[in-house]
Amino acid sequence: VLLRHDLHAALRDDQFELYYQPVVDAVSGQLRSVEALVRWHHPTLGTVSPGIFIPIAEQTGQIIDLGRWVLKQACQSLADLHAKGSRVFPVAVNISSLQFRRDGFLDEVQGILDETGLPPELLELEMTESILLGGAEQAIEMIGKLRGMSITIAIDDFGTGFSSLSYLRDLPIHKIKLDRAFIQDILTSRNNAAIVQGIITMAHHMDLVVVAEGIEKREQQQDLIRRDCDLLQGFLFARPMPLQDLLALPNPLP
Ligand code: G
Ligand code: G
Ligand code: MN
Ligand code: NA
Repeated sequence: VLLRHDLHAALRDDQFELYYQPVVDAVSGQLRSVEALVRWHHPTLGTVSPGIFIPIAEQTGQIIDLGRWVLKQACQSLADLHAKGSRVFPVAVNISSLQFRRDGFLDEVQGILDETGLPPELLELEMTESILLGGAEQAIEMIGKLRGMSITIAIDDFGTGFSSLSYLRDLPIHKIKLDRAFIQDILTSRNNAAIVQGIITMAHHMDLVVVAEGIEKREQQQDLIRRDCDLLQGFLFARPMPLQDLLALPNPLP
């Protein structure tokens, strides 16, 4: 079993690495941004999935330190590329709601932007609807402040949470990311397709950008283009990969 101790050692001994997965324009395949996804190179277990260790880190509270490391690392890497004059893309970082709701989160973000020199326009934060639990008003105010700092805000795993849709009315976000559960059987389930179409139409009326995740088949891309989805992410285009590999990708992605 993975223990608190292992996570502590992992942070101390630099066992985490960020991978990056492209997000592309649905029609042209042009790279629009990248999502940072943490990987753990465990000394005996090999590479451990964040699907396993993120929930543990949330339970132990170590997500605070890990989350700060991820944010700093993503900003630093992109800022370094930017400084070298390399082509750069906005980087999206996943933020746990524990991290978001903790006092001082806004200062932490501002501090990391200042330290790394990353232009805030190149930073996106992805959060799930669960940030609303335990104080919707406060979450709305904080999102407003992040937006005021020129940071892009996306709601991740959209449609899978248990919040009511009405929060979208007041939350000043830029993007929603359709969970890959909706994409999986978009070609076979009429109900699923109707939900996806409804979300895209609603989002566009609110001037929100829609990203569909988990695109694995060309037919899913074609279907989502027909439904006017803006951006796509998934193994069809590229898997999450080290930063160096990302720089070698063709643009547009086929
Ligand atoms: O990369 P992968 O698909 O295995 O990620 C599994 C889950 O872990 C996803 O829900 C993803 O959002 C989450 N995750 C990956 N990296 C991070 C991170 O840096 N911070 C947080 N909070 N979650 C992450
Ligand atoms: O919860 P979040 O959306 O951050 O999760 C991102 C996770 O989805 C990452 O672990 C990433 O590896 C995974 N992922 C990205 N693209 C695909 C895909 O096309 N298919 C599947 N099954 N998983 C994907
Ligand atoms: Mn995400
Ligand atoms: Na998601």
